[in-house]
Amino acid sequence: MAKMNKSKFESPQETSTVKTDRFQFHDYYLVEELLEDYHRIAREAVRDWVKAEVSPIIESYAQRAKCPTKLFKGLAEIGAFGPSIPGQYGGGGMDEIAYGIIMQELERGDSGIRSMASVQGSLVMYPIYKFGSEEQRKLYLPKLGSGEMIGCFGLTEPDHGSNPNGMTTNIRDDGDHYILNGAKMWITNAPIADIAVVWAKDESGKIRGLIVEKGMKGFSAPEIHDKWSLRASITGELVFHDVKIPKRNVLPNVEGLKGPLACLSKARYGIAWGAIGAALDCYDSALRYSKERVQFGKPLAGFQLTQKKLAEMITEITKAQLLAWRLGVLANQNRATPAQISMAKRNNVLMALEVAREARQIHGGMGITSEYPIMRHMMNLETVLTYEGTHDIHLLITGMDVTGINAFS
Ligand code: TGC
Ligand code: FAD
Repeated sequence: MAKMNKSKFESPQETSTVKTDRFQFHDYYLVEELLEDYHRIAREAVRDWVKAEVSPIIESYAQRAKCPTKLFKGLAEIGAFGPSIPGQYGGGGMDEIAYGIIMQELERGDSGIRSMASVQGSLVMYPIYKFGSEEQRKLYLPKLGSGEMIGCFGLTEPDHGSNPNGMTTNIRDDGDHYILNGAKMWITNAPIADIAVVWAKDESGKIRGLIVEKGMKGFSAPEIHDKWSLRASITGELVFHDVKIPKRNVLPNVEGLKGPLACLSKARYGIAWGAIGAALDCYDSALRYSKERVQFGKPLAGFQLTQKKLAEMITEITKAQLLAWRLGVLANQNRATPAQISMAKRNNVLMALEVAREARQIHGGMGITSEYPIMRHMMNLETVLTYEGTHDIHLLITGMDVTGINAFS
Protein backbone atom coordinates (compact mmCIF):
# COMPACT_ATOMS: atom_id res chain seq x y z
CA MET A 1 0.00 0.00 0.00
CA ALA A 2 1.25 3.49 -0.77
CA LYS A 3 2.80 5.32 2.22
CA MET A 4 0.50 7.66 4.14
CA ASN A 5 1.36 11.33 4.19
CA LYS A 6 1.00 12.74 7.73
CA SER A 7 1.71 16.33 6.62
CA LYS A 8 -1.91 16.68 5.47
CA PHE A 9 -2.81 17.51 9.09
CA GLU A 10 -2.12 21.14 9.88
CA SER A 11 -0.26 22.14 13.03
CA PRO A 12 -2.36 23.07 16.11
CA GLN A 13 -1.13 26.67 16.23
CA GLU A 14 -2.92 27.38 12.92
CA THR A 15 -6.20 27.61 14.85
CA SER A 16 -7.63 30.70 16.46
CA THR A 17 -10.26 30.86 19.18
CA VAL A 18 -12.85 33.48 18.31
CA LYS A 19 -16.51 32.61 18.70
CA THR A 20 -18.88 31.86 21.52
CA ASP A 21 -21.56 29.48 20.33
CA ARG A 22 -24.93 30.46 21.81
CA PHE A 23 -26.95 27.94 19.80
CA GLN A 24 -30.11 26.51 21.31
CA PHE A 25 -31.98 23.61 19.74
CA HIS A 26 -35.51 24.14 18.42
CA ASP A 27 -37.98 21.26 18.32
CA TYR A 28 -41.41 22.81 17.84
CA TYR A 29 -43.31 19.54 17.35
CA LEU A 30 -41.40 17.62 20.04
CA VAL A 31 -39.91 15.26 17.46
CA GLU A 32 -37.24 14.35 20.02
CA GLU A 33 -39.94 12.42 21.90
CA LEU A 34 -40.10 10.05 18.92
CA LEU A 35 -36.45 9.13 19.39
CA GLU A 36 -34.67 6.67 21.66
CA ASP A 37 -32.50 7.72 24.59
CA TYR A 38 -29.31 6.77 22.75
CA HIS A 39 -30.31 9.10 19.89
CA ARG A 40 -30.57 11.99 22.32
CA ILE A 41 -27.25 11.02 23.90
CA ALA A 42 -25.61 10.97 20.46
CA ARG A 43 -27.09 14.38 19.67
CA GLU A 44 -25.82 15.91 22.92
CA ALA A 45 -22.35 14.42 22.48
CA VAL A 46 -21.94 15.69 18.92
CA ARG A 47 -23.43 19.08 19.77
CA ASP A 48 -20.96 19.49 22.64
CA TRP A 49 -18.11 18.51 20.34
CA VAL A 50 -19.23 20.99 17.67
CA LYS A 51 -19.52 23.77 20.25
CA ALA A 52 -16.06 23.00 21.63
CA GLU A 53 -14.11 22.13 18.47
CA VAL A 54 -15.89 23.55 15.41
CA SER A 55 -17.65 26.79 16.37
CA PRO A 56 -14.55 28.51 17.79
CA ILE A 57 -12.52 28.05 14.61
CA ILE A 58 -14.85 27.58 11.67
CA GLU A 59 -15.31 31.21 10.62
CA SER A 60 -11.57 31.72 10.60
CA TYR A 61 -10.96 28.60 8.50
CA ALA A 62 -13.77 29.50 6.09
CA GLN A 63 -12.47 33.07 5.73
CA ARG A 64 -8.99 31.73 4.94
CA ALA A 65 -10.38 28.94 2.71
CA LYS A 66 -8.48 26.38 4.78
CA CYS A 67 -9.70 22.92 5.69
CA PRO A 68 -9.46 22.17 9.44
CA THR A 69 -7.92 18.75 8.85
CA LYS A 70 -7.12 18.36 12.54
CA LEU A 71 -10.85 17.70 13.04
CA PHE A 72 -10.65 14.32 11.25
CA LYS A 73 -9.40 12.63 14.43
CA GLY A 74 -12.12 14.20 16.57
CA LEU A 75 -14.79 13.26 14.02
CA ALA A 76 -13.59 9.68 14.29
CA GLU A 77 -13.70 9.81 18.08
CA ILE A 78 -17.33 10.97 18.16
CA GLY A 79 -18.27 8.18 15.75
CA ALA A 80 -19.09 10.41 12.76
CA PHE A 81 -17.51 8.10 10.18
CA GLY A 82 -20.03 5.48 9.11
CA PRO A 83 -22.31 5.67 12.18
CA SER A 84 -24.56 2.92 10.78
CA ILE A 85 -21.73 0.67 9.53
CA PRO A 86 -21.08 -2.26 11.91
CA GLY A 87 -18.47 -1.64 14.59
CA GLN A 88 -16.22 -4.53 13.51
CA TYR A 89 -15.84 -2.78 10.14
CA GLY A 90 -14.78 0.55 11.60
CA GLY A 91 -18.26 2.11 11.83
CA GLY A 92 -20.38 3.19 14.77
CA GLY A 93 -22.76 0.22 14.82
CA MET A 94 -25.74 2.56 15.34
CA ASP A 95 -28.99 2.91 13.38
CA GLU A 96 -29.93 5.22 10.52
CA ILE A 97 -31.62 7.78 12.78
CA ALA A 98 -28.46 8.12 14.87
CA TYR A 99 -26.53 8.61 11.62
CA GLY A 100 -28.97 11.36 10.58
CA ILE A 101 -28.78 13.11 13.93
CA ILE A 102 -24.98 13.12 13.85
CA MET A 103 -24.99 14.66 10.35
CA GLN A 104 -27.48 17.29 11.52
CA GLU A 105 -25.37 18.34 14.47
CA LEU A 106 -22.25 18.49 12.30
CA GLU A 107 -23.95 20.59 9.63
CA ARG A 108 -25.25 22.88 12.37
CA GLY A 109 -21.54 23.66 12.71
CA ASP A 110 -20.73 23.79 9.00
CA SER A 111 -21.76 21.92 5.85
CA GLY A 112 -18.08 21.35 5.08
CA ILE A 113 -17.59 19.48 8.35
CA ARG A 114 -20.62 17.33 7.58
CA SER A 115 -19.09 16.79 4.13
CA MET A 116 -15.90 15.43 5.70
CA ALA A 117 -18.03 12.86 7.53
CA SER A 118 -20.39 12.13 4.60
CA VAL A 119 -17.57 11.40 2.21
CA GLN A 120 -15.50 9.32 4.61
CA GLY A 121 -18.45 7.29 5.95
CA SER A 122 -21.03 7.03 3.19
CA LEU A 123 -18.93 7.37 0.06
CA VAL A 124 -15.68 5.62 1.01
CA MET A 125 -16.28 3.26 3.94
CA TYR A 126 -19.76 2.24 2.78
CA PRO A 127 -18.74 1.02 -0.73
CA ILE A 128 -15.76 -0.85 0.71
CA TYR A 129 -18.00 -2.39 3.37
CA LYS A 130 -20.87 -3.17 0.98
CA PHE A 131 -19.04 -4.09 -2.23
CA GLY A 132 -15.48 -4.86 -1.08
CA SER A 133 -13.74 -8.18 -0.41
CA GLU A 134 -13.06 -9.22 3.18
CA GLU A 135 -9.38 -8.45 2.55
CA GLN A 136 -10.25 -4.89 1.41
CA ARG A 137 -12.55 -4.37 4.38
CA LYS A 138 -9.83 -5.43 6.83
CA LEU A 139 -7.15 -3.41 5.10
CA TYR A 140 -8.96 -0.07 4.85
CA LEU A 141 -12.01 0.18 7.11
CA PRO A 142 -10.35 0.32 10.55
CA LYS A 143 -7.98 3.07 9.41
CA LEU A 144 -10.79 5.03 7.74
CA GLY A 145 -13.03 4.65 10.80
CA SER A 146 -10.30 5.91 13.11
CA GLY A 147 -9.47 8.91 10.90
CA GLU A 148 -5.90 7.66 10.40
CA MET A 149 -6.63 7.40 6.69
CA ILE A 150 -8.67 9.89 4.63
CA GLY A 151 -10.72 8.84 1.63
CA CYS A 152 -12.47 10.51 -1.28
CA PHE A 153 -15.09 9.44 -3.84
CA GLY A 154 -14.59 10.03 -7.56
CA LEU A 155 -17.70 9.89 -9.70
CA THR A 156 -18.17 13.33 -11.31
CA GLU A 157 -16.07 14.15 -14.38
CA PRO A 158 -15.41 17.45 -16.14
CA ASP A 159 -17.93 16.52 -18.87
CA HIS A 160 -20.25 14.25 -16.84
CA GLY A 161 -21.86 15.62 -13.70
CA SER A 162 -25.60 14.95 -13.54
CA ASN A 163 -25.14 12.12 -16.04
CA PRO A 164 -22.43 9.92 -14.52
CA ASN A 165 -23.41 7.06 -16.82
CA GLY A 166 -21.66 8.96 -19.62
CA MET A 167 -18.29 8.77 -17.83
CA THR A 168 -15.18 8.24 -19.94
CA THR A 169 -12.71 7.34 -17.17
CA ASN A 170 -11.75 3.78 -18.06
CA ILE A 171 -9.77 0.68 -17.14
CA ARG A 172 -8.03 -1.73 -19.49
CA ASP A 173 -7.12 -5.28 -18.49
CA ASP A 174 -3.33 -5.73 -18.52
CA GLY A 175 -2.66 -9.11 -16.94
CA ASP A 176 -2.49 -9.01 -13.13
CA HIS A 177 -3.55 -5.33 -13.07
CA TYR A 178 -5.70 -2.75 -14.86
CA ILE A 179 -4.52 0.45 -16.52
CA LEU A 180 -6.62 3.44 -15.45
CA ASN A 181 -7.01 6.62 -17.52
CA GLY A 182 -9.27 9.64 -17.19
CA ALA A 183 -10.13 12.44 -14.79
CA LYS A 184 -12.59 13.25 -12.02
CA MET A 185 -13.68 16.75 -11.06
CA TRP A 186 -15.06 18.46 -7.92
CA ILE A 187 -13.88 15.77 -5.54
CA THR A 188 -14.22 16.57 -1.83
CA ASN A 189 -10.99 15.82 0.11
CA ALA A 190 -9.14 14.73 -3.06
CA PRO A 191 -5.88 16.63 -2.38
CA ILE A 192 -5.53 15.22 1.16
CA ALA A 193 -6.89 11.73 0.56
CA ASP A 194 -4.84 8.57 1.09
CA ILE A 195 -7.27 6.56 -1.03
CA ALA A 196 -9.88 7.35 -3.66
CA VAL A 197 -12.87 5.14 -4.46
CA VAL A 198 -13.04 5.74 -8.21
CA TRP A 199 -15.74 4.66 -10.67
CA ALA A 200 -14.55 3.77 -14.17
CA LYS A 201 -15.78 1.82 -17.19
CA ASP A 202 -14.15 -1.45 -18.18
CA GLU A 203 -13.59 -2.52 -21.78
CA SER A 204 -17.16 -3.83 -22.04
CA GLY A 205 -18.56 -0.49 -20.78
CA LYS A 206 -19.49 -1.76 -17.30
CA ILE A 207 -18.90 0.66 -14.42
CA ARG A 208 -16.53 -0.77 -11.79
CA GLY A 209 -15.33 0.58 -8.45
CA LEU A 210 -11.58 0.79 -7.77
CA ILE A 211 -9.50 1.76 -4.77
CA VAL A 212 -6.75 4.08 -6.00
CA GLU A 213 -3.97 4.83 -3.52
CA LYS A 214 -2.04 8.04 -3.11
CA GLY A 215 1.45 7.66 -4.53
CA MET A 216 0.48 5.33 -7.38
CA LYS A 217 2.47 6.34 -10.45
CA GLY A 218 0.47 8.51 -12.87
CA PHE A 219 -2.08 9.59 -10.22
CA SER A 220 -2.38 13.21 -9.04
CA ALA A 221 -5.02 15.18 -7.12
CA PRO A 222 -4.64 18.95 -7.67
CA GLU A 223 -6.68 21.32 -5.53
CA ILE A 224 -9.51 23.44 -6.94
CA HIS A 225 -9.06 26.99 -5.60
CA ASP A 226 -11.18 30.14 -5.29
CA LYS A 227 -14.49 28.61 -4.17
CA TRP A 228 -17.02 30.98 -2.60
CA SER A 229 -18.85 28.02 -1.05
CA LEU A 230 -17.73 25.21 1.28
CA ARG A 231 -14.57 27.18 1.91
CA ALA A 232 -13.59 25.08 4.93
CA SER A 233 -13.80 21.93 2.81
CA ILE A 234 -11.01 21.00 0.44
CA THR A 235 -11.95 20.08 -3.14
CA GLY A 236 -9.83 18.79 -6.00
CA GLU A 237 -9.51 16.82 -9.19
CA LEU A 238 -8.35 13.24 -9.65
CA VAL A 239 -6.14 12.77 -12.71
CA PHE A 240 -5.12 9.33 -13.99
CA HIS A 241 -2.44 8.78 -16.64
CA ASP A 242 -1.84 5.06 -17.22
CA VAL A 243 -2.15 4.26 -13.50
CA LYS A 244 -1.48 0.58 -12.73
CA ILE A 245 -4.27 -0.69 -10.48
CA PRO A 246 -3.70 -4.17 -8.98
CA LYS A 247 -6.75 -6.38 -9.52
CA ARG A 248 -7.06 -6.83 -5.78
CA ASN A 249 -8.02 -3.10 -5.62
CA VAL A 250 -11.21 -3.60 -7.65
CA LEU A 251 -14.44 -3.81 -5.61
CA PRO A 252 -15.56 -7.34 -6.52
CA ASN A 253 -19.21 -7.26 -5.51
CA VAL A 254 -20.81 -4.63 -7.73
CA GLU A 255 -21.01 -3.70 -11.39
CA GLY A 256 -22.90 -0.86 -13.04
CA LEU A 257 -24.15 2.57 -12.04
CA LYS A 258 -26.14 1.12 -9.14
CA GLY A 259 -22.81 0.83 -7.25
CA PRO A 260 -22.11 4.55 -6.96
CA LEU A 261 -25.83 5.40 -6.82
CA ALA A 262 -26.28 3.15 -3.78
CA CYS A 263 -23.50 5.09 -2.04
CA LEU A 264 -25.18 8.34 -3.05
CA SER A 265 -28.45 7.17 -1.51
CA LYS A 266 -26.61 6.78 1.80
CA ALA A 267 -25.00 10.20 1.58
CA ARG A 268 -28.14 11.98 0.33
CA TYR A 269 -30.01 10.54 3.30
CA GLY A 270 -27.40 12.13 5.59
CA ILE A 271 -27.78 15.47 3.81
CA ALA A 272 -31.57 15.37 4.20
CA TRP A 273 -30.94 15.38 7.96
CA GLY A 274 -27.83 17.54 7.84
CA ALA A 275 -29.30 20.55 6.04
CA ILE A 276 -31.80 20.98 8.89
CA GLY A 277 -28.81 21.64 11.14
CA ALA A 278 -27.70 24.60 9.02
CA ALA A 279 -31.30 25.90 8.98
CA LEU A 280 -31.58 25.58 12.76
CA ASP A 281 -28.37 27.54 13.27
CA CYS A 282 -29.63 30.36 11.02
CA TYR A 283 -33.07 30.40 12.62
CA ASP A 284 -31.64 30.35 16.14
CA SER A 285 -29.30 33.23 15.36
CA ALA A 286 -32.10 35.25 13.69
CA LEU A 287 -34.50 34.67 16.59
CA ARG A 288 -31.94 35.83 19.14
CA TYR A 289 -30.79 38.79 17.06
CA SER A 290 -34.37 39.95 16.43
CA LYS A 291 -35.06 40.01 20.16
CA GLU A 292 -31.86 41.90 20.96
CA ARG A 293 -31.74 44.41 18.12
CA VAL A 294 -33.88 47.50 18.68
CA GLN A 295 -35.09 49.75 15.86
CA PHE A 296 -37.86 52.39 15.97
CA GLY A 297 -37.91 51.92 19.74
CA LYS A 298 -38.67 48.21 19.91
CA PRO A 299 -37.00 44.86 19.16
CA LEU A 300 -37.11 43.70 15.54
CA ALA A 301 -39.01 40.62 16.82
CA GLY A 302 -41.92 42.91 17.68
CA PHE A 303 -42.58 43.85 14.04
CA GLN A 304 -45.13 41.76 12.15
CA LEU A 305 -42.87 41.39 9.11
CA THR A 306 -40.11 39.91 11.28
CA GLN A 307 -42.57 37.58 12.97
CA LYS A 308 -43.79 36.41 9.56
CA LYS A 309 -40.22 35.52 8.61
CA LEU A 310 -39.54 33.70 11.89
CA ALA A 311 -42.90 31.90 11.89
CA GLU A 312 -42.38 30.67 8.34
CA MET A 313 -38.82 29.59 9.10
CA ILE A 314 -39.78 27.44 12.09
CA THR A 315 -42.77 26.01 10.19
CA GLU A 316 -40.55 24.87 7.33
CA ILE A 317 -37.87 23.55 9.72
CA THR A 318 -40.52 21.58 11.60
CA LYS A 319 -41.87 20.02 8.38
CA ALA A 320 -38.32 19.06 7.42
CA GLN A 321 -37.68 17.53 10.86
CA LEU A 322 -40.77 15.36 10.48
CA LEU A 323 -39.79 14.35 6.94
CA ALA A 324 -36.31 13.36 8.11
CA TRP A 325 -37.63 11.46 11.11
CA ARG A 326 -40.07 9.43 8.99
CA LEU A 327 -37.36 8.76 6.40
CA GLY A 328 -35.16 7.55 9.25
CA VAL A 329 -37.83 5.13 10.45
CA LEU A 330 -38.20 3.77 6.91
CA ALA A 331 -34.42 3.53 6.52
CA ASN A 332 -34.18 1.54 9.76
CA GLN A 333 -36.73 -0.86 8.30
CA ASN A 334 -34.76 -0.98 5.02
CA ARG A 335 -37.79 0.50 3.25
CA ALA A 336 -36.55 4.00 2.33
CA THR A 337 -36.58 4.15 -1.48
CA PRO A 338 -34.04 6.19 -3.47
CA ALA A 339 -36.93 8.40 -4.64
CA GLN A 340 -38.04 9.08 -1.06
CA ILE A 341 -34.46 10.01 -0.21
CA SER A 342 -34.34 12.36 -3.22
CA MET A 343 -37.52 14.10 -2.09
CA ALA A 344 -36.14 14.69 1.39
CA LYS A 345 -32.71 15.84 0.18
CA ARG A 346 -34.26 18.27 -2.27
CA ASN A 347 -36.88 19.65 0.08
CA ASN A 348 -34.66 20.03 3.11
CA VAL A 349 -31.71 21.63 1.34
CA LEU A 350 -33.85 24.27 -0.38
CA MET A 351 -35.66 24.85 2.90
CA ALA A 352 -32.32 25.47 4.62
CA LEU A 353 -31.14 27.83 1.88
CA GLU A 354 -34.37 29.83 2.09
CA VAL A 355 -34.14 29.97 5.88
CA ALA A 356 -30.56 31.22 5.55
CA ARG A 357 -31.66 33.95 3.12
CA GLU A 358 -34.45 35.13 5.43
CA ALA A 359 -32.13 34.98 8.45
CA ARG A 360 -29.62 37.10 6.56
CA GLN A 361 -32.28 39.77 6.05
CA ILE A 362 -33.20 39.78 9.74
CA HIS A 363 -29.55 40.38 10.64
CA GLY A 364 -29.39 43.39 8.31
CA GLY A 365 -25.84 44.41 7.49
CA MET A 366 -24.48 42.27 10.30
CA GLY A 367 -25.79 39.27 8.40
CA ILE A 368 -23.01 39.51 5.83
CA THR A 369 -20.21 39.44 8.41
CA SER A 370 -18.49 36.48 10.04
CA GLU A 371 -19.79 37.74 13.39
CA TYR A 372 -22.80 35.54 12.62
CA PRO A 373 -22.87 32.14 10.85
CA ILE A 374 -25.55 33.08 8.31
CA MET A 375 -23.60 34.01 5.20
CA ARG A 376 -21.26 31.02 5.61
CA HIS A 377 -24.20 28.64 5.84
CA MET A 378 -25.93 30.34 2.92
CA MET A 379 -22.91 30.06 0.66
CA ASN A 380 -22.30 26.46 1.73
CA LEU A 381 -25.89 25.53 0.97
CA GLU A 382 -25.50 26.68 -2.64
CA THR A 383 -23.13 23.72 -3.05
CA VAL A 384 -25.30 21.37 -1.01
CA LEU A 385 -28.15 22.22 -3.39
CA THR A 386 -25.96 21.02 -6.28
CA TYR A 387 -23.82 18.15 -5.06
CA GLU A 388 -25.10 14.64 -4.46
CA GLY A 389 -27.55 15.32 -7.31
CA THR A 390 -28.79 18.80 -8.17
CA HIS A 391 -32.10 20.23 -7.01
CA ASP A 392 -33.59 19.67 -10.46
CA ILE A 393 -32.23 16.14 -10.83
CA HIS A 394 -33.97 15.18 -7.58
CA LEU A 395 -37.17 16.76 -8.88
CA LEU A 396 -36.90 14.62 -12.02
CA ILE A 397 -36.32 11.52 -9.87
CA THR A 398 -39.60 12.28 -8.06
CA GLY A 399 -41.26 13.02 -11.41
CA MET A 400 -40.10 9.68 -12.80
CA ASP A 401 -41.24 7.87 -9.66
CA VAL A 402 -44.76 9.26 -9.74
CA THR A 403 -45.30 9.11 -13.52
CA GLY A 404 -43.21 6.10 -14.45
CA ILE A 405 -41.75 8.16 -17.33
CA ASN A 406 -38.03 9.04 -17.53
CA ALA A 407 -37.63 12.75 -18.36
CA PHE A 408 -33.82 12.80 -18.08
CA SER A 409 -33.06 12.15 -21.69
P1 TGC B 1 -30.75 4.56 -13.98
O1 TGC B 1 -30.97 3.73 -15.20
O2 TGC B 1 -31.91 5.27 -13.35
O3 TGC B 1 -30.11 3.65 -12.84
C1 TGC B 1 -29.00 2.80 -13.11
C2 TGC B 1 -29.07 1.66 -12.09
O4 TGC B 1 -28.92 2.19 -10.76
C3 TGC B 1 -30.10 1.89 -9.97
N1 TGC B 1 -30.35 3.08 -9.15
C4 TGC B 1 -30.02 3.15 -7.86
N2 TGC B 1 -29.50 2.23 -7.03
C5 TGC B 1 -29.29 2.62 -5.74
N3 TGC B 1 -29.55 3.85 -5.30
C6 TGC B 1 -30.06 4.81 -6.11
N4 TGC B 1 -30.28 6.05 -5.68
C7 TGC B 1 -30.32 4.47 -7.46
N5 TGC B 1 -30.81 5.14 -8.52
C8 TGC B 1 -30.82 4.27 -9.54
C9 TGC B 1 -31.18 1.61 -10.98
O5 TGC B 1 -32.19 0.78 -10.44
C10 TGC B 1 -30.40 0.92 -12.08
O6 TGC B 1 -30.13 -0.41 -11.64
P2 TGC B 1 -29.98 -1.63 -12.72
O7 TGC B 1 -29.87 -2.85 -11.87
O8 TGC B 1 -31.21 -1.57 -13.56
O9 TGC B 1 -28.75 -1.32 -13.50
O10 TGC B 1 -29.58 5.56 -14.29
P3 TGC B 1 -29.51 6.88 -15.19
O11 TGC B 1 -28.23 6.83 -15.98
O12 TGC B 1 -30.79 7.05 -15.95
O13 TGC B 1 -29.31 8.05 -14.11
C11 TGC B 1 -30.28 8.41 -13.28
C12 TGC B 1 -29.86 9.68 -12.48
C13 TGC B 1 -29.85 10.92 -13.36
C14 TGC B 1 -30.93 9.83 -11.41
C15 TGC B 1 -28.48 9.49 -11.85
O14 TGC B 1 -27.50 9.48 -12.80
C16 TGC B 1 -28.16 10.57 -10.83
O15 TGC B 1 -28.55 10.45 -9.68
N6 TGC B 1 -27.41 11.65 -11.23
C17 TGC B 1 -26.91 12.63 -10.29
C18 TGC B 1 -25.42 12.42 -10.11
C19 TGC B 1 -24.98 12.69 -8.71
O16 TGC B 1 -25.76 12.71 -7.76
N7 TGC B 1 -23.70 12.84 -8.54
C20 TGC B 1 -23.14 13.01 -7.22
C21 TGC B 1 -21.64 12.84 -7.26
S1 TGC B 1 -20.93 12.52 -5.68
C22 TGC B 1 -21.10 13.95 -4.83
O17 TGC B 1 -21.67 14.90 -5.22
C23 TGC B 1 -20.47 13.92 -3.52
S2 TGC B 1 -20.54 15.39 -2.64
C24 TGC B 1 -19.72 14.87 -1.30
C25 TGC B 1 -19.78 15.77 -0.13
O18 TGC B 1 -20.71 15.58 0.72
O19 TGC B 1 -18.87 16.60 0.02
P1 FAD C 1 -24.38 19.70 -14.63
O1 FAD C 1 -24.70 18.27 -14.62
O2 FAD C 1 -23.65 20.25 -15.80
O3 FAD C 1 -25.73 20.51 -14.44
C1 FAD C 1 -25.82 21.93 -14.66
C2 FAD C 1 -27.29 22.33 -14.53
O4 FAD C 1 -28.06 21.64 -15.52
C3 FAD C 1 -27.90 21.95 -13.18
O5 FAD C 1 -28.77 22.95 -12.75
C4 FAD C 1 -28.67 20.68 -13.49
O6 FAD C 1 -29.77 20.49 -12.60
C5 FAD C 1 -29.14 20.96 -14.90
N1 FAD C 1 -29.42 19.71 -15.62
C6 FAD C 1 -28.56 18.69 -15.93
N2 FAD C 1 -29.20 17.71 -16.56
C7 FAD C 1 -30.51 18.09 -16.65
C8 FAD C 1 -31.69 17.48 -17.17
N3 FAD C 1 -31.67 16.26 -17.71
N4 FAD C 1 -32.84 18.18 -17.09
C9 FAD C 1 -32.89 19.40 -16.52
N5 FAD C 1 -31.82 20.02 -15.99
C10 FAD C 1 -30.65 19.37 -16.06
N6 FAD C 1 -18.66 14.76 -7.10
C11 FAD C 1 -18.05 13.58 -6.76
O7 FAD C 1 -18.07 12.61 -7.52
N7 FAD C 1 -17.40 13.46 -5.56
C12 FAD C 1 -17.32 14.47 -4.67
O8 FAD C 1 -16.73 14.31 -3.59
C13 FAD C 1 -17.93 15.73 -5.01
N8 FAD C 1 -17.79 16.81 -4.19
C14 FAD C 1 -18.22 18.04 -4.62
C15 FAD C 1 -17.88 19.18 -3.88
C16 FAD C 1 -18.24 20.44 -4.34
C17 FAD C 1 -17.82 21.67 -3.57
C18 FAD C 1 -19.00 20.56 -5.53
C19 FAD C 1 -19.44 21.92 -6.06
C20 FAD C 1 -19.34 19.44 -6.26
C21 FAD C 1 -18.95 18.17 -5.83
N9 FAD C 1 -19.18 17.03 -6.61
C22 FAD C 1 -18.61 15.82 -6.27
C23 FAD C 1 -19.81 17.16 -7.92
C24 FAD C 1 -21.33 17.30 -7.88
O9 FAD C 1 -21.94 16.09 -7.56
C25 FAD C 1 -21.77 17.83 -9.25
O10 FAD C 1 -21.39 19.20 -9.30
C26 FAD C 1 -23.26 17.67 -9.47
O11 FAD C 1 -23.62 16.32 -9.56
C27 FAD C 1 -23.73 18.42 -10.73
O12 FAD C 1 -22.90 18.18 -11.81
P2 FAD C 1 -22.32 19.42 -12.68
O13 FAD C 1 -21.71 20.39 -11.73
O14 FAD C 1 -21.47 18.85 -13.75
O15 FAD C 1 -23.61 20.11 -13.29
